[in-house]
Amino acid sequence: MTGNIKYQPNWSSLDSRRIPSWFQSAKFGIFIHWGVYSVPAWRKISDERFGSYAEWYYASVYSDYKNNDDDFHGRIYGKDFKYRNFVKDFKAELFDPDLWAEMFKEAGARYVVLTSKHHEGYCMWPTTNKHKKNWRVTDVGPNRDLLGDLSAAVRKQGMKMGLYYSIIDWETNWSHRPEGGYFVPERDRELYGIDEDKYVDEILIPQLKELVNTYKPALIFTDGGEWDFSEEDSKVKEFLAWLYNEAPNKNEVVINDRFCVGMPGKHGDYYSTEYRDIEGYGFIHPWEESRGIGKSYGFNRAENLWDYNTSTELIHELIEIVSRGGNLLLNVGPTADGRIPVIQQQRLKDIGDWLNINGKAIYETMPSNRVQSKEKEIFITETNKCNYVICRKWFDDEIEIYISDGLKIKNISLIGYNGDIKYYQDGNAVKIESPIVSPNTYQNSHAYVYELEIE
Ligand code: FUL
Repeated sequence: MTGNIKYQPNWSSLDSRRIPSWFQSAKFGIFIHWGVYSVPAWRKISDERFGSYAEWYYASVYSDYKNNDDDFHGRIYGKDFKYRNFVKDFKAELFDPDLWAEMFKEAGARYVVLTSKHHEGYCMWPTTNKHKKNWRVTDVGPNRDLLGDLSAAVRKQGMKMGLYYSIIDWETNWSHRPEGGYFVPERDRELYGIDEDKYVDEILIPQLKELVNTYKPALIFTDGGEWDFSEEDSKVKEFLAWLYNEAPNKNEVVINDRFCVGMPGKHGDYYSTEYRDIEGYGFIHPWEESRGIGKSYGFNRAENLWDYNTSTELIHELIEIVSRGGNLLLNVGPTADGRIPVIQQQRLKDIGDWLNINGKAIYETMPSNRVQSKEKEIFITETNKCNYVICRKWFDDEIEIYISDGLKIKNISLIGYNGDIKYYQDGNAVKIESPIVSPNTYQNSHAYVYELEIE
């Protein structure tokens, strides 16, 4: 809770804010990358980290940005086909926000984050911004407020609703220039281009405030500012002071660390890693890992089954992240007509089934202080009264853990198993004997959990 503190637009004041507690209790959220890029939905698969992102389609049309060597655009649509023309096929005609929200709820997610505007600038809500006429969801495309409709459905299911917002905007300014070339083609620049300082005052800040005032998101995932926008140019500190002092949802909202250069890992309510690009966060500052089920965030038709992680792999990732104090924001990439691909649904369902049984080892936990293990497939979490020893594989005989000096274990049970669990304590070392169970139960259950009650 922020109480009545008045934050100043400087880092020492802004960094003193305590993150609203819902975020670290929630542990698991669903990210959604959906927009005009869901129409071509293509990026050739690359082994490079970040190299298969289909939501970067705009850049592959207008720049020689990496991995465009299959000339997909030229072959399928013709080289003169403009990105903006894809919007006529972004209809979302099958979008059922209540169905999505039910799926996310059943997956065990506690929050949902939708792209409100990705790097190519298309707005998924009926923004009143004058520069965004004809590039917003009610003028071209589905003709409905996708962000508003999903926000209502998600909240109806008791989850928190957040939004992603790209700080850079390839069409209207030319901030991010990885290969030295503008992403904004000459023609577009004449039509939509706007000076960088005008961009901040006339698009960036007014849109962010509009989003906060209208949708009251519990989370803001800013992105792309960390590549190019300086602290001063982006006016980040003034915006954060406004958000923390004046926003209608100021006691609930959390914001990440990608608003400007120099911010990642240093400022922001929480730090955001991506496909594990940064190791070692945890324990001290809140953090969140995001990733797709496969190698892309936006739906990518170039992906095959082997590009997708299995349910077991995703559950294992969630366990490891949570045991290190982080959250997992797992992404789904819907199709342009508004469906969540069935295989993605199946991954969510498996995660939900596992959390349904073992969720108390995940939600509202902290990294373990009291109990440790030397085994690399064992991860441990902690609450005030219990520790959860989460085994990512079945151990046939026994496992060994170590407890802090002076601690006494009151009882050990195996979640989902009714029989007694035998254990032997010798100083700090505790051996837990594996019970005899049918091969179809624990051996095949992605991961199994011992609950230790501490006296
Ligand atoms: C990155 C973006 O460039 C990706 O497209 C994606 O949105 C990811 C979450 O953040 O920086």
